[in-house]
Amino acid sequence: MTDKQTVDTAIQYQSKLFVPQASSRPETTPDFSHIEIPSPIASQRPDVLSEAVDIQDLAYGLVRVLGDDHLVAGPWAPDLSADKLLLGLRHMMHVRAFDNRMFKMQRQGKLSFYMKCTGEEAVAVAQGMALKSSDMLFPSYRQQGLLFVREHSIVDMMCQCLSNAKDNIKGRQMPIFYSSKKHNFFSLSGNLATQYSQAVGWGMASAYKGEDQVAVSWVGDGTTAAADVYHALVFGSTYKAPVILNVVNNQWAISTPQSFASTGSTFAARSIGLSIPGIRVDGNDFLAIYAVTQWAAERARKGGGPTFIELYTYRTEGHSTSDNPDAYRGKNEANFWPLGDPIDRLKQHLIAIGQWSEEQHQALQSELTDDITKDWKEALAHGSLDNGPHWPVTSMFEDVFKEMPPHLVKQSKQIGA
Ligand SMILES: Cc1ncc(C[n+]2csc(CCOP(=O)(O)OP(=O)(O)O)c2C)c(N)n1
Ligand SMILES: [Mg+2]
Repeated sequence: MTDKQTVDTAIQYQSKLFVPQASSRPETTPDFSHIEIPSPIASQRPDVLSEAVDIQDLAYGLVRVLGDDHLVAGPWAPDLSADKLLLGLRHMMHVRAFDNRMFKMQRQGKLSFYMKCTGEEAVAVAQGMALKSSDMLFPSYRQQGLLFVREHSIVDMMCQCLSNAKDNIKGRQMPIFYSSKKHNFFSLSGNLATQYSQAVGWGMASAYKGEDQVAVSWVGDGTTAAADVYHALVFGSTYKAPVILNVVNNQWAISTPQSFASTGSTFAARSIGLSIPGIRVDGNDFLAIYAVTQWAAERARKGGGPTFIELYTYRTEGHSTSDNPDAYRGKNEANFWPLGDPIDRLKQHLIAIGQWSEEQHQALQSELTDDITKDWKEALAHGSLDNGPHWPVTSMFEDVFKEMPPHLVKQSKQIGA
């Protein structure tokens, strides 16, 4: 081989670093035209005990129930009464009213931090409603809707955010990091993805004890890059743990677009190689989410093991109160999102079937906003962030050790316990 041939070969095989693109940046116009939106009749609804490999089309499609005409269609249409749909609408509107109020309170300096789930309300509300109250929830920070479905006190949620004397976590967590044993709502962790393995472990224990409870967990699109997600999937698959593992693909992980984690395929497709069915669902279609979650819960309770669900949705607002999305994505990108708004879509459906009206919607909106205002006043009566009352500092030594080690006894005495 001549020297020249060696050089040519080297050039031919030179690799190139690929950097994924965002759906938009501040200087570009948002473009979601590549997203394929199939009709609700396009997806099959297979037997709940189907093999993952036999139903892999569901991982690449998009399960939908609500059509462009706001009516239900296709095999996934769940059997839900109008009353249940109206309850779902109410919960979603309640969550949005709560989020709006808390965001404003943060801007006025009453809270240190807040995270909204605007545009994604259907995920937690429809999934929460499709589960049994005995099922154990291992959420991320954007599923506050689960607590609304489980009728957690709104005042107590506000008190947690205020770290006041009625905060059940005694000021030891950031605002919105709720925890409620009574509601089977596992404590939130700031370390992304840890909840996935905890859910699988809990599900394995439930199956070992012969119980019919299902463990359900949520991570975001960006969080799928964390190794814990795959530890959980492998263990879940091996032991056929009764779990539902959700990926809420809201297109963004703070300022990083989902394209950096999705590797050119769907998130749902990732579980097929582990014999876990992957299902991609329209995350702004309340009825489709309900139906897919019901399917996965039935599979888990019948011993079929985990289901991996990708909820395809959009994070309408900033990541948190510490974020300004205009700095990294096109202005009003949310307006370009082709799957609409979950509250508006369920509202339009209820109007289309003659169960709701614009007037009733406005009245409910006012009622919920008033309720939230009342709840906020009541929460403040238990203490504010700046003036308290808060839990006494000495309470930090409580609740961890049955018998406190000597060095902590010494420290607690130093601060007057
Ligand atoms: C292990 C770990 N890595 C990084 C972070 C910092 N962090 C907090 S939220 C977040 C973005 C997560 O995005 P995504 O998973 O898409 O969820 P979303 O916020 O969109 O709901 C990051 C990187 C963290 N808290 N924990
Ligand atoms: Mg995300």
